[in-house]
Amino acid sequence: SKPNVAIVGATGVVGSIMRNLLAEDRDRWGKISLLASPRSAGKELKVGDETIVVQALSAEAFDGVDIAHFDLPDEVSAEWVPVAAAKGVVVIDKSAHFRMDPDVPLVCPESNPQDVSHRPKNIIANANCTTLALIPSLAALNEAFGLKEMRVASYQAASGSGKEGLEALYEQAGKVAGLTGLGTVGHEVREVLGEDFNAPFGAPLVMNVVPKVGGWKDGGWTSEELKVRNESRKILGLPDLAVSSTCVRVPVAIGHSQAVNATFAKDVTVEAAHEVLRNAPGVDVVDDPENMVFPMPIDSVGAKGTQIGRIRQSLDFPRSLDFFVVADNIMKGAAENSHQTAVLVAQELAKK
Ligand code: 11C
Repeated sequence: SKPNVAIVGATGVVGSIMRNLLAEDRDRWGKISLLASPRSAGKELKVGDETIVVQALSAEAFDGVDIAHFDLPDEVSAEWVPVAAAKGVVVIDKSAHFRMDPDVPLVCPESNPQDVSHRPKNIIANANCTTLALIPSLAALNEAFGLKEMRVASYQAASGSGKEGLEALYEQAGKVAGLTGLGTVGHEVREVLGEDFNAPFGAPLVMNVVPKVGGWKDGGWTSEELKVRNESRKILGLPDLAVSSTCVRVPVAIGHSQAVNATFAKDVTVEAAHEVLRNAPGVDVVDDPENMVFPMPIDSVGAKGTQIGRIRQSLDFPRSLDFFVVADNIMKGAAENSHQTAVLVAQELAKK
């Protein structure tokens, strides 16, 4: 029989894309339940043509559910994921809480699909949206050339901070629309926005970039920078991969971009990399720079998978490539990866 699926956190930005993805292959799934905080209980939401009433998150709400997609804040997932898992539900959790637990597989289906089957806690973690934008390309390049090191700078969209981040960016953009100053424009932006507009990024985002994503950690690193390193190592199965990352918030609505310098064990050329990437799942090679064809966040919105372009042989490093990757942080960065993982689980359950 077809697995019954729940979306937990159904009313959020990611929840709405999850609903669309389930509607796209509706035949694969049994009953669909939508769960959210008690505040949203009773609300009616669409999954394709179906109207489904949102239920408050409770242990009973997981009765009969086979697979649950969780998209909740870390501390709420920490509490509720084990509740669902204890009831026999296979949980695919998008929070950071369980990702580095050795008994929880961290899965990107383009890299380690086999790991869905080893889930002693009934929990599978979904990686951070920045990490997920990198993995399909890195997995393919690693298989061909042996990935040794990478240096990454990110350009992350406001929607990485959810609805609140997206709304803050648009509100700030509205405030500065009339400004025309030249030399003093930076100061004017601060004056027009005032302290109120430091939330949720800690500084104004419009006409600015903010080199801080996530919370502060030891040594001046941010949680996001450590996630890119630790999650990439775990998903790629490369515990010693050398990674350095700087994560930056930019005034973009949707689409996380990253400039990457990657070093390999074998010699690598742009042609060989193109060949490998053209055949890689979840990778769209968008690389005709002379015609202004390269990945950009505005073109990534709503697209599945990841895009890669500007692939260059590093001038002074014969075993290194420089390239630019982009992915819709809500699609491949969250909902799509969770949905792909659920499809793998459903295929496994069908065999039982
Ligand atoms: C951001 N990547 O853009 C973050 C949001 O670990 O899933 C997602 C945080 C996470 O702000």
